[in-house]
Amino acid sequence: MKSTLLSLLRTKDGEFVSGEKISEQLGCSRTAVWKHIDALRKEGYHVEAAPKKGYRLSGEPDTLSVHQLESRLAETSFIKKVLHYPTIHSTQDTAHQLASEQAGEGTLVLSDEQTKGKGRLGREWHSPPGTGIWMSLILRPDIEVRNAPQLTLLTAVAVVRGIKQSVGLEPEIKWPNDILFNGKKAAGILTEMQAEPDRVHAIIVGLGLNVNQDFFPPELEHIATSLRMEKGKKVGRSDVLQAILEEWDWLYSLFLKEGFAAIKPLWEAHALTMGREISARTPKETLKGIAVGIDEAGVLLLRTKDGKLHHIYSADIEV
Ligand code: BT5
Repeated sequence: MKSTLLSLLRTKDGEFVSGEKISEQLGCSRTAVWKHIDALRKEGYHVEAAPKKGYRLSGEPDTLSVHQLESRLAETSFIKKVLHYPTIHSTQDTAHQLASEQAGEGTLVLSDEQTKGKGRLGREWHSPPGTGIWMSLILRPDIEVRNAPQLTLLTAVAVVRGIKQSVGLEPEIKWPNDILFNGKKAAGILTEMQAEPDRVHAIIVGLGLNVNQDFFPPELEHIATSLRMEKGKKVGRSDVLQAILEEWDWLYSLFLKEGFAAIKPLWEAHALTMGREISARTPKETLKGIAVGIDEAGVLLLRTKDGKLHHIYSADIEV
């Protein structure tokens, strides 16, 4: 009900919507409409009321509630279910749990704060309350196990394009999972899988995006940034999330139809690393050389001084 009411109020030009129209669309009385409007106001929405004209939405709180997001998604969206927690250990762990309980493709777990947010290889992800987008999405694509990391690259493209769309800023992608502004990290992606050796059951894509932080703890101060710090003003988290999900939606369906080949050029258009001297710390060794590009599967190609071309499947990269 709240989602439908919000999407009705969110008109293109911020016009008034009549109480009659709302009660018709929601199938409830004018008094009930008034009560729902009142409930929205209590959540921080500014809804003006004018006699004969109706209601107008003139301000929204920076929350990421289920109805806030659902009211922004198209009916055809690949997001089928949204779960929101004010605070949680890790959206990734909850999404894993839900996936093993057969939650369907398009289940999105969102949280306002994570107390045990995680990065790759057991690292921590700093997720303070009310400032970021901390989310995990369950996908169930029919792809080969070895191609699962391609979803990290796809998500990075969605994040960059969504940020550009909503905030007008253009970050860069550092292979495989970092979104950076001038070398500082604004977002990280964590792709995990539930699979048998030859069959993917579920892929859980975690995204942590710093949106409205205006400071970081000392250990992150020199390596992290937020959209607010880059833009110089506060940014609406729902606007950014909506834009990212819209980009993600079409990129994912393109990927399912045409494979990673269709995503590769879009990824390359935003990649920071290509053609530059990098050092890649893999679980086995550290390699220094030129990042030549990625191959058709999304694997990083690095040429060392001796002319040898290395295929890097997973690593931490320094530029
Ligand atoms: C990542 O790992 O970049 C993946 C981060 C994924 C986080 C999301 S949030 C929603 C979902 N639920 C979870 O529990 N996780 C996912 P990695 O490449 O390993 O980078 C981790 C490193 O980034 C840390 O060791 C820090 O140096 C740095 N870091 C931690 N928190 C940060 C932050 N908020 N902003 C920028 N850098 C951060």
